[in-house]
Amino acid sequence: MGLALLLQACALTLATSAMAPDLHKEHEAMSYLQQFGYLQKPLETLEDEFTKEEVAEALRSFQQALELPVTGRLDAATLARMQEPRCGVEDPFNQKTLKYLLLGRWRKRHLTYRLYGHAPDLGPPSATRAAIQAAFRYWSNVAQLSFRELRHGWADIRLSFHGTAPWTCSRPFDGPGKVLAHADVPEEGTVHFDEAERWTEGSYRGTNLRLVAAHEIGHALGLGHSRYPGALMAPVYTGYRPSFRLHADDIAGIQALYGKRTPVATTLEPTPAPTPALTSKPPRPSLAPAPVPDPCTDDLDAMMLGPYDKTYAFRGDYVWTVTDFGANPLLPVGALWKGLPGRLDAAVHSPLTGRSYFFKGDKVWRYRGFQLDPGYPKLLTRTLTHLDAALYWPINQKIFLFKGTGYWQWDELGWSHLSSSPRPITSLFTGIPAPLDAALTWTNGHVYFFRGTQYWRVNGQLRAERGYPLSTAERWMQC
Ligand SMILES: [Ca+2]
Ligand SMILES: [Ca+2]
Ligand SMILES: [Zn+2]
Ligand SMILES: [Zn+2]
Repeated sequence: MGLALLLQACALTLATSAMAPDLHKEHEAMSYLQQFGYLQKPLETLEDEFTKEEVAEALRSFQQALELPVTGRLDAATLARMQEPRCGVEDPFNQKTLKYLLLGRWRKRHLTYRLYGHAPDLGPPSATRAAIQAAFRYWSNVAQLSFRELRHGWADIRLSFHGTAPWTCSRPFDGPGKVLAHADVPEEGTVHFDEAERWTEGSYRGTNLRLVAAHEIGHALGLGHSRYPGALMAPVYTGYRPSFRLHADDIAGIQALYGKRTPVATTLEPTPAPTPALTSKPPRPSLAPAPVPDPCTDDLDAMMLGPYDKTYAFRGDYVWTVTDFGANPLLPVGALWKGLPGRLDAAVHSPLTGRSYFFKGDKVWRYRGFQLDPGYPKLLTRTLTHLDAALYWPINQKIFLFKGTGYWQWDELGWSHLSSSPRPITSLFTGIPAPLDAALTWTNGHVYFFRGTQYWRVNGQLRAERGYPLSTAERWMQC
């Protein structure tokens, strides 16, 4: 059944009850195409119906954008994509090229922002602020932009939550699902989130506030929608991605507006990990020089994902990053994290708060980026000293601490009772060794445990997967 039939049926109001569900869907599709800018009537026209060809053209353009078969007909696949949660901003894609689309530009590069309200499902207001801060950072990491949060007064970019009430915004939201958020182009600075969504962080459930905020901030900075489905600026929300990175199209777009970020650009953020340079001279250890570990033969002290989504391996007084191509050159631990000793027990980075925790003996060090937080190191309670390993668990956003055959779950924001006795590792995970050397949740969302020269990966049922353990040296370090 084509849309032409729908239009006739509507005009004549002849819909029978048997046809109602299909008509309802077609009606929804028509409003979708109009709401998101695929079907537009010039204001001066008196006609309120679209021709068959106009509708087919609109459908073709939507199908092309979403990489569907371009049929110009309202098939099931097309309808299904129209049900997906998405951004409320229209889709006037760049028609000439596949490149990013620019909608406007701020005349300054140092911008302020202010957050009004917070997402209750995320926990305390600080969690919402951390998500928003992380969202801005995607852009300031690649372009000559800096963002400063204001707690009072008028800010350039203002982020808030509202619902369906017409007096809150000229474009009220639609309840749970469908439209998630919208924003205005420069130099307006409005970013709105639908308060009916279940905003989350570190979880596949709900809608990830950080990613949606980063997308909307992209609009607020002047970017339109991208035709690359993998881009942050793609109009449809594609779900939580634990190790999200900007697409090349996102980066090219923001740099076209504000220029590439250069190393001399002043910023309030910690600088990313310096690329290990062969010319850099490691500081002389105060005591007898410790032997330089060999990533191909030595066990690990700790493994950690982040900051900046890098995989860090620790052994003795040294740390190195691990990529698809194996181990990078080794650096003294203190050369990256000033004040941090070597021979660590455990290390973990929390995407929730952006903090990295390092455990050694009876102390914990907490860093933001590569900067030690004031008041650290702190003493650990006696039960928690001499840990084996630690990891961040995206499912419940908690940090797991391992010692011997036991583990604790620690809520960074909720101050859970850590003095209580540990639970047996076997009550949660099956088929993994104890005690552990190291553990981490990696960019693919899988949890990995390390011991000796081997590692284990666990599946969704928290069982060691078939075919494991495998060799850490071969698979991770590419020896
Ligand atoms: Ca909604
Ligand atoms: Ca360890
Ligand atoms: Zn958008
Ligand atoms: Zn709004």
